[in-house]
Amino acid sequence: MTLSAEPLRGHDSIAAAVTETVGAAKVVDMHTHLFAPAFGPLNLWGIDELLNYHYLIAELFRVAPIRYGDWWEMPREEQADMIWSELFVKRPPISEATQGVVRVMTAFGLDATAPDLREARAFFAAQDAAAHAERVLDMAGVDWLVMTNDPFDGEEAALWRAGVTGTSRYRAALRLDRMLNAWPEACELLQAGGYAVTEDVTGDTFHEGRRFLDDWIERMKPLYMAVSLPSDFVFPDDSARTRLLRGVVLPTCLEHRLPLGLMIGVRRQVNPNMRLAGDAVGRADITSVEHIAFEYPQVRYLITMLSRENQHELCVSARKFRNLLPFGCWWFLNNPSIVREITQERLEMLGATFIAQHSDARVLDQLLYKWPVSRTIIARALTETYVALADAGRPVTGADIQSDVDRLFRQNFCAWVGA
Ligand code: HDL
Ligand code: ZN
Repeated sequence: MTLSAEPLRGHDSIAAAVTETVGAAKVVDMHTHLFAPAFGPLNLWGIDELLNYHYLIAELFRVAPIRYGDWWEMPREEQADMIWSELFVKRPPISEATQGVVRVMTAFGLDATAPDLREARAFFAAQDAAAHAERVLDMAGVDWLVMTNDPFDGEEAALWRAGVTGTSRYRAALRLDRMLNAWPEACELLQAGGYAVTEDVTGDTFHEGRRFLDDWIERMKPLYMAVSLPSDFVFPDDSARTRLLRGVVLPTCLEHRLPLGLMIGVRRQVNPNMRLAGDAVGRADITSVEHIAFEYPQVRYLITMLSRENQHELCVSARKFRNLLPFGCWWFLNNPSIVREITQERLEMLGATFIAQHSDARVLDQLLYKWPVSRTIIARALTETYVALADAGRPVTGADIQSDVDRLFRQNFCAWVGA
């Protein structure tokens, strides 16, 4: 089907055009935890990493009576074997995360009904990391992606200092969680690195904190800076976080013309026994988002919230502040039923002025389910929208659909970050 200026007649022709256009879109995946192959062990891929995804570990603990301590002492392959047995063999893999692994295996022609992981392990063992990465991005229709880069992570920082960098398909985002959520720890690390900062955020802390960010911006060339914030995030208040935002982070955004990613609504480590799988969600205060958008109107914010209850009010706030660009259906929201609801209300309230989705992938091969599933769901919401427009009396063309799909899956983000 050629997408043209000819009006599309009726639901089925609109649905077909939307499905084709969304399916063929070369997306920009603007938030992931993936690393370019040059980052070595940080580049996670293959069946053992897929099965050790923290989403699946959380689901394993619901069905296997294993003690937390015993689990964390197990070798990775044994952990993967147990997850495969408990979640894929002993019961049908019907959850979003287990279906995702099935989709990945199917994409590579592997038997998702296998009783063990021998075939899958042999397949991945035969792959070259760099070639596999290119192949998976191409199969997933990901033109390029953005990593999550933490200067406070010793292993990652050492790689950057040794000259490892992003690539044209793996761009950087400078992550500020430890600076803004764990200042005492970050303060010690900065002091050890020769930055004259103080725990009470006085003295040269603003100057030295900005020098630290300048150094990492020079090294990483990030497209934006980002931070995940707790559900009880308040701005402004008398906390170190507010002082660091006002004195270090936001001035740096303005000086370097870098957007700031705000990812709000996490309740970290509600069950520390589960480690990365131990985080939960909480409804956050949308007025703090409005305060920071109002106080710094020149800063461009990428904004996503973790609670379903915050989604509608985020659409309202984005209508009030044009420097708020909502993005994605984050983490616990990245399920078909909720992606559909969020996308529909964003289209109704924002038109095509948001970023439809990001994968949040931690394991390279997850792109082969996170993007196909999102494309299908988002296409359904778009189809409903265009059918309503045609019904309202405005003919819809393939060119209309292409222009909005470009906005939603890459152009809104690229324009925001100047990529
Ligand atoms: O803070 C974040 O960027 C979250 O996406 C966390 O990394 C979370 O653990 C995750 O992987 N969600 O999908
Ligand atoms: Zn993430």
